[in-house]
Order: sequence, then structure tokens, then C-alpha cells
Amino acid sequence: FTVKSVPTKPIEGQKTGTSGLRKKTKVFTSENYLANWIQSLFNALGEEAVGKTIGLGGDGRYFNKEAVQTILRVAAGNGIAKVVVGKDAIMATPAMSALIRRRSLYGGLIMSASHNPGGPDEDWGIKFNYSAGEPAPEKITDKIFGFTESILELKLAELADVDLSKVGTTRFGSFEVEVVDYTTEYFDTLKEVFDFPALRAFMTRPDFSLVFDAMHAVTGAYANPLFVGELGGKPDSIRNGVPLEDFGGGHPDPNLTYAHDLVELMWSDAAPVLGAASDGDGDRNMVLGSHFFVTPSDSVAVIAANAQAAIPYFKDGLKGVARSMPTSGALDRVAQKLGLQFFETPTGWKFFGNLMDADKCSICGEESFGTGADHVREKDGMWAVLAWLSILAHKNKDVPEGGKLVSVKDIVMDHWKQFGRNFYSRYDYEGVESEQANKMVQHLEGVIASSSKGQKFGDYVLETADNFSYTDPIDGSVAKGQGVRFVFQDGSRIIFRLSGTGSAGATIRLYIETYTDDASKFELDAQEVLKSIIGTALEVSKLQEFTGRDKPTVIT
Ligand code: VG1
Ligand code: CO
Repeated sequence: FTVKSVPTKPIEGQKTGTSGLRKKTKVFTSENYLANWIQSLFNALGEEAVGKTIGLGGDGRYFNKEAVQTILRVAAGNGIAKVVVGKDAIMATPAMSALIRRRSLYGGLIMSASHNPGGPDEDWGIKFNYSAGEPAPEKITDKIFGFTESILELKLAELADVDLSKVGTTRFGSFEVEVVDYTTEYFDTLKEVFDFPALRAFMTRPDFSLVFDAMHAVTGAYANPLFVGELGGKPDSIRNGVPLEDFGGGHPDPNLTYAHDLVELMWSDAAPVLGAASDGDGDRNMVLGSHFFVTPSDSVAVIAANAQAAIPYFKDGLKGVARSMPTSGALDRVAQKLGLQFFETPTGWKFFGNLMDADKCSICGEESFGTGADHVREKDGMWAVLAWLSILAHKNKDVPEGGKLVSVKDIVMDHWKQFGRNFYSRYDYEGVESEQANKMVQHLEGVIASSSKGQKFGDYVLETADNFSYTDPIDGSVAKGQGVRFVFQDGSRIIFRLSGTGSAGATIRLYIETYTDDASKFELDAQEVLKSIIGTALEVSKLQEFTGRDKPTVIT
């Protein structure tokens, strides 16, 4: 094949955020937008990538199939030897991480804007993962951005479109494209983590039931082969199980607002024992029991506390645990009790990878419905569901059929009895004007600077206040300005940060938590318990004054 040099010019704003580059689809389909970024990626990787094999796939959203063909041309044009592509351009984010690891690929590209809606008028996105299967670190993403600002040339190979609907290899001289089944490596990895025969035995108990809502997103392609095929679940356990380019017009974000059908079912008389949902690209998860919601912050804590007993992969104990800074302190208490190494990282999965590569962390999580472990280097929605299945199977192993099953709620209540409960909530103010959001953060920086230990904020006495900064314990890299936080003497916290995954304007996130070990309060409503501290947060930040908003767009 021949490689054409095509002139181009820099396009503004191709800077990646918390998780890759995300923009409106129309921006990505504008001339050279995608090709410029991919070319800049290869410019950043340089000689190192030449002759290597990379993975490619995505969450099934609109424009992915076309994007594959463009990416293949730029990859071949830049000396990549081979691209392994998921059939139909499908590859869930954790599945890509598993693919990279199992096949020792140089890296992989994931076409996804995660939980953001898809379609011609919605969002598109792309992300590069490195050789351990982890999201590229900031030193690489900064370098890519640098090249997008000076790019003048695209190296495009002239290739015919590759048929993505069939598994098999297509050769173009020295360049090769292999279309693969997107479940193989991922399921092989999951089988190393969990006891599939035991899960199958539990899944097929007549008194157990599961409903998994794939939200018409990528896990639709995995849920049937996994829960029905491998584990013997009933076909009607899978809801919205066909991936669609626009996710059926929905918002593929597994939370109480967007997964409303599942939520309704779980609070009805027909509620199954376990309910779960996953997001656009399959890395997030929501776990529900009958009439019960497990907050993501609690979920990671419960999984960590039960992992050794319930999941074969962790039978020798955990190396350590980690959570992102705004995630509640529930996991901290588990780490303390079990005597585990514990790490608090900035938001975004890229910070967990180094800890895992250095054997310092086995399980980690974020408040934003992200839970995962060191079997891959991404959060993993299906893994989280299998972890909960394993815990349920373990807790019920002595319960005879027809006996009273230990429920999801029982497991969490029991956890709170041992560790106490961290009441937690997140308020999102979406679509705020960027300038106003920045002004609010500046104002908060001022409050921090003039605050002192012992100062009263509403009912709370300050311990420390800062803008969170993280020094990576492995490579020493520093990430600054990761969120303004007020930590009070009773452990309560107020945190503000700006989202790094939006495609337009700014989103302010307010995270609030308090703690109790008073068992009589465990069943109280978090919103009620948090009312006073939320009032304090709004007062301190002058959020309403800066943004004009008197309520958030989403509460989780
Ligand atoms: C959000 C979440 C963060 C998560 C990120 C990517 O980022 O808060 O915890 O890692 O999305 O998740 P931000 O910067 O908007 O707060 V996903 O499922 O979009 O890959
Ligand atoms: Co996601």
C-alpha cells in the first residue's frame, strides 16, 4: 500500500480530560479532527510504536465503525504492524484492558464517550491505553496535546475498508488487521478471577434471580454470553441487552436517575435478588438489592472486606486498596481493620495503574460507579457484578433451598455494623458557564488560604482544607489542583471539583460525607442526614451566587 502525506493544520482544544478526548460527535466528524488526534498520538509515541501491534474497539456508539477505518489508515501510515479490532468495532473498556494484557499488545484505542449519550447530535470520544492495559498517563496525554497544536501533516495509508462483521485477518502488504471475538480474552481473564462453576451453581438456584440492565450499551454484547451462556442464567435476566448506536436514545449511565426501569423493578414486588447495570463502555456498574441501593463507595468497601473469603483470585489476601479522593471513607475503615496498605488518588482510573503494577493495590474504586481490581487496569462493570454474585453465593452457601437467602441489604447492613456507615452524596451542577465555575473555585481557594484548624463551618470544626495534590508513590509525578476539600474533625468532608469528562461548558461536582457508628441511624435517608452539611457547603462556596443555580441537575 502507499502512504500519502496529507497537509493539515492544528485544531484547537484537542486536550484530553479525566478519561480521553470527548467532544460532540459533529466535532469529531469535522474535517481531519479525528485523524489529527490519531496522528498526534503516533507523533507522541514516536519510533517506539513502529512495528508494534495495537488493539482497537469501542462501545458500539454512532461513528465508531467509520472511525475504525480512519484509525486503521493513520496507524498503517505510521508504521504500526498490526491492529487487533473487535468484531463490529465492539470492545468494552475493561475487555480492551484484558486484550492488551493477554496478547501483550503495545497499547489500545477505545472509542467511547462512556456514559455520555451517543448519536450524531450527542457525544463521541477516544482514549489510548498503554501496554499494561492502563489509561495513558498524563505525561503521554500532555505530549499528544502538544503535537495537536503544531501538526501539519497526516500520514495516511491508502487502504480499502476492512469488513468488521467477520472474525479473520486481512493483509495489506506489511500491515495486518485481525478482527476478533471481543469476549475471548476478557472472559478468560474473568475465569481466572472467579469460580465460574460455583457461580453457575448459585445462579441456577431456583430461589436466586438476577436482572442485568445493559442500557443498550456495550455490555449488551457481553451480558448474554456471560450470564446466560457461561453462568446458566435465564435469558430474561438481561434487559436492554442489544447494543445500539444511540443507546436507544437513553443516557447509558448506571445510576438511580438514568437506570430508572431497573430502579422501578428493584422497588417492586417482582424485584430479583440482585439487580445491576453498566454504562456505555462497560466500566461502570450499579448494584442493587431488592428495595436497596448500594452506593459505589460502600460497594468497593464491601467487596474489599469479603474478597478473600468469596473470590478465589484474592484467596491469599489483598495487597492493598485505593480510592479516589472524593470517594467516601468507607474503604479506609476496611483497610484499617484488615491492616491493608491504603492509597487516596485523584479522580480517574489512570492513577490506580501504577499502584497495581507495583503490587501495592488489589482492589480500588470511585464514587462514580467505578469498581475494579488488578486483573485489568480499568474499572470493570461486569467484574463488579460477578464480585457481588460471589459474595452472595458465599454468604448463602449454607442456606438450603427454600430457606431465607442472605440479601444484598443484609450484607450491607452487616458491613455497617462492623465498620459504621459513611453517609454520602454527590450533587452535579451540569452546563454551568466555565468562567463562573472557575470563579467559584478561586473563591474557595481564598477560603482555604484564610482558614485555620479549629475554625467552625456551620456545625463542623475544621481539621484541614486544601486543594488536593497527589504525588505518585511509584514514579514521583505530581498531580495538582485535584479538588478543593474541607475535612472536619469528626471525619465529615465537603469537596468541590470540576468535571474533566464533559463535552461543553463546566460541571461542578459537590461531594459530601459524614460518618456514624450509631446503629440506630444506619437506616436513615442520606439526604436527610446530610442536609446541614450540604447547607454549609453551599454557603461556604457561594455556589448559588456564582452559578445562579438553586439546585443540582443530578443527585447521586
Ligand atoms: C468522571 C468521574 C470519574 C471517572 C470518569 C471516567 O470524571 O467523576 O470518577 O473516572 O468520569 O469515567 P469527571 O472528571 O467528569 O468527574 V467513565 O465511565 O466516563 O470512563
Ligand atoms: Co465508562
